[in-house]
Amino acid sequence: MPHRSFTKSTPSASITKIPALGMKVKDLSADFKRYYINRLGRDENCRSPHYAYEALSMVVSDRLIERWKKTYNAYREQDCKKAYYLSMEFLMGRALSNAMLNLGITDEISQAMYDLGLELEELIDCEPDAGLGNGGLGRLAACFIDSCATLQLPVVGYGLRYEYGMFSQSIVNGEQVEKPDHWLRNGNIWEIERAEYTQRIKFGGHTEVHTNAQGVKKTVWLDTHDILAVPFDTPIPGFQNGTVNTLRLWKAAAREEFDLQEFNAGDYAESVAAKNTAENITMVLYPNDANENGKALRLRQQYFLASASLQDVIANWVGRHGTDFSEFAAKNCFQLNDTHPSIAVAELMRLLIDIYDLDWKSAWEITSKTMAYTNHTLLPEALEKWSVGLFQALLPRLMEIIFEINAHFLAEVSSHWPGDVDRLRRMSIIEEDHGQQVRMAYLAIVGSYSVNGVAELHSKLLQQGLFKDFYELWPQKFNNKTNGVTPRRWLASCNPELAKLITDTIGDGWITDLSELQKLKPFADDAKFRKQWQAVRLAAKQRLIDYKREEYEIELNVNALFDVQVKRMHEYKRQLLNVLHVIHLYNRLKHGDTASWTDRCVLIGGKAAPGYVMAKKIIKLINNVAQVINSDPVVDDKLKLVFLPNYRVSAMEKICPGADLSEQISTAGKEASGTGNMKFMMNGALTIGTLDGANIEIREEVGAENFFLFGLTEEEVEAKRHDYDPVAIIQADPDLQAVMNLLECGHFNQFEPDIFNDVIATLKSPHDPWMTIADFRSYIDAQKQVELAYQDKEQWTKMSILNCAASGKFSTDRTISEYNDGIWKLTPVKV
Ligand code: 26Q
Repeated sequence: MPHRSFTKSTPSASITKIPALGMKVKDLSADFKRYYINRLGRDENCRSPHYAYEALSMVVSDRLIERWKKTYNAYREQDCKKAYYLSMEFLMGRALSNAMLNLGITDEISQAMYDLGLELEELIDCEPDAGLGNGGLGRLAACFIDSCATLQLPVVGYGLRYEYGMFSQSIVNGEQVEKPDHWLRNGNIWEIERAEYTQRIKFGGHTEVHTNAQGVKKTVWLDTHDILAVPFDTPIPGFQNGTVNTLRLWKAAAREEFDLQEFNAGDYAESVAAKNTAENITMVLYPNDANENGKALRLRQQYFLASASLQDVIANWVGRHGTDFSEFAAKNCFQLNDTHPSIAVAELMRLLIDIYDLDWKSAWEITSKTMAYTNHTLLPEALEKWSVGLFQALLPRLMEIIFEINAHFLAEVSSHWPGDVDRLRRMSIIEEDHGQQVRMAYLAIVGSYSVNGVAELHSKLLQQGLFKDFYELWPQKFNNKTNGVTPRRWLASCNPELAKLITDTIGDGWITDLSELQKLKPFADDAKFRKQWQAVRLAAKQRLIDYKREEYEIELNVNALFDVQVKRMHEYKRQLLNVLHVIHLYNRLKHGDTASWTDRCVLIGGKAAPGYVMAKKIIKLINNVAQVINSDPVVDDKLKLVFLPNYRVSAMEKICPGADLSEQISTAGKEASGTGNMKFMMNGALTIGTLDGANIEIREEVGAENFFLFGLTEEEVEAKRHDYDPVAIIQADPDLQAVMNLLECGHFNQFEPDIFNDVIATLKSPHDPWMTIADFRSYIDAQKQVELAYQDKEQWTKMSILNCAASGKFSTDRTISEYNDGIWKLTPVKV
């Protein structure tokens, strides 16, 4: 693919000035027809929802691009400070309905489509999810850039344009089967390729020290295998405010001279193969939501993102300010989404020193005032480490720079704690224990002026545990930024009926100031309002039932309690505990213990990393238990268990409005924050949860009486590890014993002997890190409280209203305001 050359001349005003696009039904309708007929080449005889989706997206996209230019120009004119959100994942989901909402044209479009005999919902469902992320961390990045645009902050998202996103999951014989997600197959209306901003990324080769004409020693990085990074931009609209920010995703491409060189040497096949290696870099998203350590391709991806993004920002800087970097840190800030892009610390040093001739001290001064790091995990096994050998082979110059950063850093530690050799060993960026390894989290902490966790408890545990030594050295760097979710997608757009009821009751200020939801509080005592609330929520449950009904092949009872756990499959999230409760309920039915029974539908969904054997076993167990329960005539309508396949952003938009009970049941101290918990709460679900992550803050906001708490605290978990005896706990609890008996006798795997043996063994092991058995009794008792509470319909509705009313804190508008006030210090720009 030869890359075009571009002249950077300014086009004449006559081709850039055009009248603003109309926003009325007739304008939208006329443009739609023009695209459908003239651009896509279809006619009245071809009524394809897919092409109608494409035409409509073009209509909407045109209107975004108009505002995008204006925003770009406003930022240019003000020469304002900017922040860059560096993330290996942006889990954007669908763009169309969000864009319509933020442009304020949903009703007009709906009317225009209706007039043409088209159903808007059907078109919206034609869009594939942009699934460029695993879960929480990737979706957080997407909610963040939505809030940045709504708050009119000059923030650019930088990420990778994976050809294949998160795999699609189907269930065959109860087991997860992965299919590649070729989300770009039918093109992507929402992106624009910007080949003129292509960057060149170096890999491999070696370094040499040369003395330049001024007698200064300079390191040069030679004989590299270079790969091009081509940017694709997606517009990110703010909520009805004229701002449209940018998400810039890099695609890897072989450099143009590449093919020629090899081709002339006569090795055509080799040349094409090498081209593949280059383009492989952005081929696929790693589908692990925990560390898959040591894969060279992953390190290539990380460096590719960091280097392309930094070079892009610096090219822009040099274009405006020349090579004077004295104001660079005052005008630029990089927020690192976990350690995944933290190689940026070393790369910025390299660019400033090797390319722009700064000395070490000046370069470090700039770098360490420009980088900020967010941690998203407490699991020590999930902390990224790279072997020094691999680093040296792939990025020799960066490895040298990391060694030098470490030398300076250890000198600082030494001067604080003279002679404390053990502390030096503990804090070194290079771990020496089992062959040399680079600790990426430590590189990020050393190179950043801000280090934050994502919920109060998580930030506290980082300071007292994982990063204790660093907190002692630099307490001022550490801070908390509790996560949030965007209320545009997660309430206004996904639950329009509830949104309308809220707006009719308290006005529409909540959409951009979610704390306004507090005004709903008094209406919890208003019987007429409760009736309306019940009706809206019942309709949402019915829609959830209708959504892909054919997939579950069973009828769900809309009056049953909808008890939902959707999230990645992980042992620490304890989907197993949920299953144990379902088996317990099944036991109760079998024994006629149905006094004060509440009908329940337990819905569980989530993907397992393809190599995570235990997580896949748990999926199989859920499906097998579902099979037995759902086909037992004694159980009937009283209990259903359903595994929801292929959980993703667009699925959650349909699931969260219909949930009564939100399951947030991780082992305390393990879930950094959670964000699904917030989406459910905002839509009026009640939470059953442990004192973990943001659950603690949810409970604080809504009050203990409106939250079903259970389980050990983080401190109790840690204390109990030493004398944890699950077998004794089982023996002492007849309910638990009955559950384990059913599992162990093979009741759920009659024709598949032994397949759950390892699941049972972990539950019964005194070394089970997730201590599922320890929380069983407390969980069952809390679920009993849920059951009783649900029977008092008016009381439950009150609690539902109060949960929604108390969810104001969990808007990413609040989170981003805190990032801005505490870390970025940007000035909003009116467009
Ligand atoms: C690392 C190395 C190699 C391959 C993959 C990875 C990798 C990829 C994704 C490691 C971790 C992730 C994602 C982590 C994640 O989603 N964490 C979640 O972040 C949320 C937002 O802060 C929190 O709410 C969740 O509690 C946390 O689990």
